[in-house]
Amino acid sequence: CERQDEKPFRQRLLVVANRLPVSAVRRGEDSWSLEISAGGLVSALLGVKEFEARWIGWAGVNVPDEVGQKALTKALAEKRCIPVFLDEEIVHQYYNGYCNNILWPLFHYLGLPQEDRLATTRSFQSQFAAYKKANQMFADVVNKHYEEGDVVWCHDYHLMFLPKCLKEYNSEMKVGWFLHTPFPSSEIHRTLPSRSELLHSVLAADLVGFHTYDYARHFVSACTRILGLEGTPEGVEDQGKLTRVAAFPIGIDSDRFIRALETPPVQGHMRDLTERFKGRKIMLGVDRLDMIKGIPQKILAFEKFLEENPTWRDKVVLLQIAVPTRTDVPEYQKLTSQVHEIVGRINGRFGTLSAVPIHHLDRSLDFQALCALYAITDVALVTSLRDGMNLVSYEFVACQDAKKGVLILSEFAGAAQSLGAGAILVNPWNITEVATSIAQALNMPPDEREKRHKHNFAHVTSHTAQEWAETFVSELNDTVVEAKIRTRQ
Ligand code: ADQ
Repeated sequence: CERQDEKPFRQRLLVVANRLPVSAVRRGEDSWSLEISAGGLVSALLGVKEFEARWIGWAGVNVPDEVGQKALTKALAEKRCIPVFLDEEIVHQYYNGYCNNILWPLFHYLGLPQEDRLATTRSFQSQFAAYKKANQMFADVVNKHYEEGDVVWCHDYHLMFLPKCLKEYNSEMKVGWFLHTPFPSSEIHRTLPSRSELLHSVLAADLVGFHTYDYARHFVSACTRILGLEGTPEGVEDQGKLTRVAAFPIGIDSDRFIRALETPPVQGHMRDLTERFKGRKIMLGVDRLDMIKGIPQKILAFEKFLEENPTWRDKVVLLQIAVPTRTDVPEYQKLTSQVHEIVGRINGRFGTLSAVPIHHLDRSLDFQALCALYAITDVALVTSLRDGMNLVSYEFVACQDAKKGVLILSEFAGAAQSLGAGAILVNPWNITEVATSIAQALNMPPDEREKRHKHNFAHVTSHTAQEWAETFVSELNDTVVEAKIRTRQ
C-alpha cells in the first residue's frame, strides 16, 4: 500500500478484504511486528499504485485487550492498513466455518460438507449468522473511515454480505465487489441453503466483477434462475435497479518480477540453484497447500511419468514449494500428511543415494528466491482442480523470457483462458494425460517453446494488476454516473 514516487493520487480507494496484507505478531503488551503475507490478492494489489489506497481487514490475530488493539491500530496505520477486530468465536464460525468449510469448497465444485444432516443444518445456521455478523463488523469499520467520493472495493467470498450492509449505511457509497474464486454453475450455487440471501446482498453493489466471462455468466444465471430476476447484457436488474456484472481478469506486476531478475541477490540464487541441480531438468510447482491446487494429483502424475520414462529418472527433478494455509482445519492437516506420504513413497521408489526425484518444501519463499526458481525452471506444473485465475502461472511466464520454459496448465484455472494458447492445457484429474504432457514439455523443440512463450509473455506484460485495478475502479465510477443519469430520466 506504500507509494514510492510523488505523482498525485487519482482517488481514495478503500480496499476491503478478509485479511490485511500483513500478518501481525505480538512482541509485547503494546508492541507488534508486521510481516507481509503471501497470497494471490496481496500479490495483485501490491501492483496498484494509482490510488490512495487504505486496506481494511482482519489482521489474523485475536486481540481481546484495548491496549493491544490500540497499539496494533497504530502500527498498521503506518502501512495504510485499518484493522477489523474479530474475536475467536466469530473467527471459528465465520472464517473457519462458513468461509472455508462451506463457501470455498462449494465455489470450487467440491460440494457442501457431508456430515450428519441435522448437525450440518444446525452448524450451518450458526455459521451463517456469524458470517453476517462479521460482515456487519467490516461494514462498521468501512463506514467509520469512509469519506465522500471514496470508492469502496470489497473482495472475495468472505464479504458477500458486505455490499448490502454498506448500502444500508449510505446508499450513495460507490461499492464494487470482486470475486477471486470461480463462481460455480448456478446448479452448484443452488445447493447452498443461504443461496438467495447471498445473491441479493451481492446485488446491492454497483459493480460485480469476476475473473472470467464464464464466472460472470454463472452468476447472472444464478440470479435469473434462483431469484427470478432479469438478466441483461449489462448485468442483473432488480426492481428497476441495475447491478453491472462483468469480467475483469486479474494480472500481476510483471515489471517487478522482470526487474528483480537483474538484481544481484536473484542472480546469486539462480547460480546456486543451477549448480545444485546441474545435469537435470527442473520442474516446478508453487502453490498454497490447498485441496483445490491438485498437489497430490500433480505428484502422482509425475510418478507415472517416471514409471513410463525410465531414461528420464536421473535427469529430472520436481521442486514442489507449498505454503501451508488454514493449518487449524482438519482437512488441510490431512492433505499435508497425504502429500508427505506420496512424496516419501515416490522418493523411496525412484531415489538414489545421491539424488531424489522430488524436493517438497512446506514453506513460503521470499520474493528473490521465488523469482530465481521461476527463472531457472524448465517446466512449470499448475494442476489446480479449480482456480479463480492462478497467478503462479503468470509469475512463471514473467520470469522466463531468457529460458522460455514450458507451462503445463490446468484447464480448470481461470488462467487457461488467457494463457491457454501458449501453455499445454491438461485435465488435472487425468493423471495419464498430465504424465504425457510432462514428456511433451520436456521434449519440446526450442522453436515451439519460443513461440508459446512469446504469446504468454505478451499477455502477462500487457494485462497487469495495475491495469486490472484501474479498469475495475473506472468502470465502477462510470457505472455510478450512468445509474444517476438513468434515475433522472
Ligand atoms: P491463491 O489461491 O492464493 O489466490 P494464486 O493466484 O496462485 O492463488 O496466488 C498465489 C500467490 O501466492 C502468488 O503470488 C505466489 O507467488 C504466492 N505463493 C504461493 N506459494 C508460495 C510460496 N511457497 N512461497 C512464496 N509465495 C508463494 C486467490 C485465488 C486465485 C486468484 C488469486 C488472485 O484462489 O485463483 O488467482 O486469488 O485473484
